Amino acid sequence: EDGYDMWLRYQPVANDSLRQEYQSQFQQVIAEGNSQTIKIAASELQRGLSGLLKKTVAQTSNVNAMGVVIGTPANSKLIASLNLKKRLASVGDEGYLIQKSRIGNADQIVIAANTDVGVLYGSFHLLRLLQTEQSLNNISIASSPKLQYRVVNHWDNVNRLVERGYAGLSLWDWGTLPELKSPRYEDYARINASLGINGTVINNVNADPRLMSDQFLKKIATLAEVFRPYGIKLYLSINYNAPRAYGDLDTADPLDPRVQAWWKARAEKIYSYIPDFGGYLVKADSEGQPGPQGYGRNHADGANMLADTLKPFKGVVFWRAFVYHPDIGDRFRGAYDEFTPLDGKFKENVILQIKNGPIDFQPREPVSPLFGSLKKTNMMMEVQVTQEYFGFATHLAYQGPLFEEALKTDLLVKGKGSTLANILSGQLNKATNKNPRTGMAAVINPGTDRNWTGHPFVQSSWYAFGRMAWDYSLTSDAIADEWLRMTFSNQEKFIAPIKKIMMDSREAGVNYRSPLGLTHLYSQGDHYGPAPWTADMGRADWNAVYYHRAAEDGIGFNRTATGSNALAQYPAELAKQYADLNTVPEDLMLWFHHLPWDYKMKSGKTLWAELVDKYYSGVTQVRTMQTEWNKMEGQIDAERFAHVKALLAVQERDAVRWRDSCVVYFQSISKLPIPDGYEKPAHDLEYYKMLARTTYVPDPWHPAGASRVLK
Ligand code: BDP
Repeated sequence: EDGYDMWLRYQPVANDSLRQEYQSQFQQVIAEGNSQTIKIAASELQRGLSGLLKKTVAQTSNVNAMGVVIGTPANSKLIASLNLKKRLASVGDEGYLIQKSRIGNADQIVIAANTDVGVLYGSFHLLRLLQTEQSLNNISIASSPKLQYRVVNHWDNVNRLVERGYAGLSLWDWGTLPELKSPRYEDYARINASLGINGTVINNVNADPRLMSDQFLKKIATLAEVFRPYGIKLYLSINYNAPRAYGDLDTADPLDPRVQAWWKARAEKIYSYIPDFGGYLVKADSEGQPGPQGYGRNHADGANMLADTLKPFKGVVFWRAFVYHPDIGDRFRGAYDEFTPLDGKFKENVILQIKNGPIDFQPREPVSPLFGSLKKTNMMMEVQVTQEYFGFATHLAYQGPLFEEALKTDLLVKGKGSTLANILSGQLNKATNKNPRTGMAAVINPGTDRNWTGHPFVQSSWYAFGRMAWDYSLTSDAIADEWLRMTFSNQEKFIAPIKKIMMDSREAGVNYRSPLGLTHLYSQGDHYGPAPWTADMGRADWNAVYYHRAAEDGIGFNRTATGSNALAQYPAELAKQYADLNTVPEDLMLWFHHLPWDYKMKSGKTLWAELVDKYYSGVTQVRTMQTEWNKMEGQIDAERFAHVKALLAVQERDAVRWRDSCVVYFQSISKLPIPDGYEKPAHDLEYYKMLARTTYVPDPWHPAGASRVLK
């Protein structure tokens, strides 16, 4: 197997008695309704059941045999006859019911929804139950999404290079669209729909304005057409200076009526190609991208102008809060300082898209304080599935635990229970923002690699994102379980150890890179290997030393009142907890405090000894992952087994380099010995610095720049 089928493999159910039970229930599929979506749902069920049950399951209209009946009260007489009105009312537009009902002379499994796409989601759910070998006795499920906008973001460029992608070229083949509809477009839509993802932003946030031209819109409309029956809306990242880029105007000032007219006309053009176009994602005044500030206006002016032009078509603006300027002293403060004063100023069809943490998708970050300060603004959280800071497509690093940690963080805005999940759902601010638009976005990396994501386990983070966007109360553990069963095997002797690998993998990645709240020790630009000594970049906040502040007197970034005071951005109770050395979680400690090397940790070790220990335990964790994986030979297909095995060897090599580079470098500052009992780094600091200059980086963007002589 090459991983192309992701978690939708539909291999025969291995448990014989269960398979027989399923076989007697699922003799056929009855689907009333003629929409493309219903047809897709019916053929997915047919395909899935035929594979899982090892027999052909046909579509019929014979109500006297047992099977599955799908539809909505509007398009199916059978569903309408079941009087599900009340229960259906509770699941909304995208939800569904799955239950056993007697129809005519037979017991049927019924999938009912208010809309066709709800039926499709329910069909994937039913198949998932079989794929994970669940009993269907007394089945009665009512499910609906907890968040409205469940959106994937692609950082794909027109030249088909994917920023931070690592899995081949962009899926969108601009040279052959619109004539050629690659079958991958539909397979891609199906993968997303199986999770309930309902939107895709197809291009890079560092946006190329050409995508809004007639030439490209024709191509893009074809993609939208493929995605539509799967319930997926298409969105575009836009460049704020587009009116200038097209040579039409010499300004992009959002308050200039000519600019407003330009965007209005452009919206009309886009909707003439794509009547259900979702809207724009905007990276403005961030990392060199243009924005309203260039014209003396603020983010609200900028976002609202666009929102007005999309409003007549029901489009929305996802406005990113990823901003930081070189002169603010502490990059951590950027988003909060710029956006908090604008709370309440955004139009109702603007949603602020806020990265989970205040810096940038680091292996561990505290949550962004902006989530706690906004009360009247629509917010969605942006996370990263592609492993920009987690070893690209060569390291195993399941992101479920990171997403879960963020969602469950209690910001203590209004006492206990003010979790990020409750903020994202709109619950917490419902008095001040009555009808919020809610959501979650993830930067994903699928490309032309056969298995879509490069590392087979990056698939699991895509999966976790989709499942949590639907239901943020799911645990990363339960999701890993599901994913493994669907993607590899239901055998306990495989599931238990490999789930443990997955659940440990994120923490391992933290430990061998940046434990105890260290952050951003990467080689600049590529973000792959270690370069904690970096100090010569033009901008202060592009240097690793800016983040760790290691000096003779200790290590860590003081963000308390005696430092940058970024802690004051958190709700008072949480700020208090993080400011106090007795209550700040140790794994976030150096995010907020600069502490002496001999500071006593809870373990009784000094900070220095604990730091060293964490680095070593990260490598040990990776070695355990390797040993456990290697025991799985023969339990799964040879191809994926060998692939992951080889990648774990790369990861082990990289983890050792991370550990040794960081330990040797910090030792050059702390001047303290590596405690006994740890294998000593094999080389001196100069050697590790040399590696950072000369080692190949597995990313087409940074393979061997002029500064990198490959030796
Ligand atoms: C950083 C990436 C950069 C992105 C930026 C963003 O290094 O490539 O353009 O985030 O999110 O993580 O806009």
